[in-house]
Amino acid sequence: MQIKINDSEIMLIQGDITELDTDAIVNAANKDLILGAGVAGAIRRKGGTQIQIECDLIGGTFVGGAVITTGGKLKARHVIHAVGPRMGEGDEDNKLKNATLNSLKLADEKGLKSIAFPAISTGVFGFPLYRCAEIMLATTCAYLQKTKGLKKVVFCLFDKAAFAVFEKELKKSGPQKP
Ligand code: AR6
Repeated sequence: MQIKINDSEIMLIQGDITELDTDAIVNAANKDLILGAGVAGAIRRKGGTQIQIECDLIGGTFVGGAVITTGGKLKARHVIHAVGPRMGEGDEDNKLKNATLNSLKLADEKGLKSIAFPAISTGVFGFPLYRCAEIMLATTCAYLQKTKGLKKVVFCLFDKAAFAVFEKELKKSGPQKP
């Protein structure tokens, strides 16, 4: 499913984010930038040790923040490491919004045209999927109304159920592309 916003588009797909060849894929990171399980584990396995080495040099960032490394051996040239909230730590909605927004801004600052997000915080960090879809899609829609840089934002959902939640939410957001 796709929707168009000015010159840009939001696209939903189901699959493994580490297979995508967007300019950047987003890692669901922790603030210490240690690549653990879930999306991060898949990135570590497929992208090689270089990505963790670059993360170690950066050292860490705040919850809601985003930093960028190369994509190592991945098809994507860059990985944006976005730190989502862990459920229960407080102010989770704002932190997820900031993690999304800071990733989009960083991609634009680096002149990237396409980026792919996973459903940040909805795995190990325990954030509810429907709320994630609401926040990440609303933040992205609002951002794309203003930017002239980023052309394509993909949400890559791991399973059918997650895809269905994002699809339902995106249908509320705007006209679908033919
Ligand atoms: N492609 C797309 N989505 C995926 C993939 C994949 N290859 N693998 C999992 N998902 P998670 P978090 C989905 O746990 O909750 C790690 O240890 C998954 O089904 O990756 O933000 C990090 O190092 C879920 O819907 O991220 C951090 O410490 C979503 O991606 C911590 O977990 C996010 O799940 C971050 O936890």
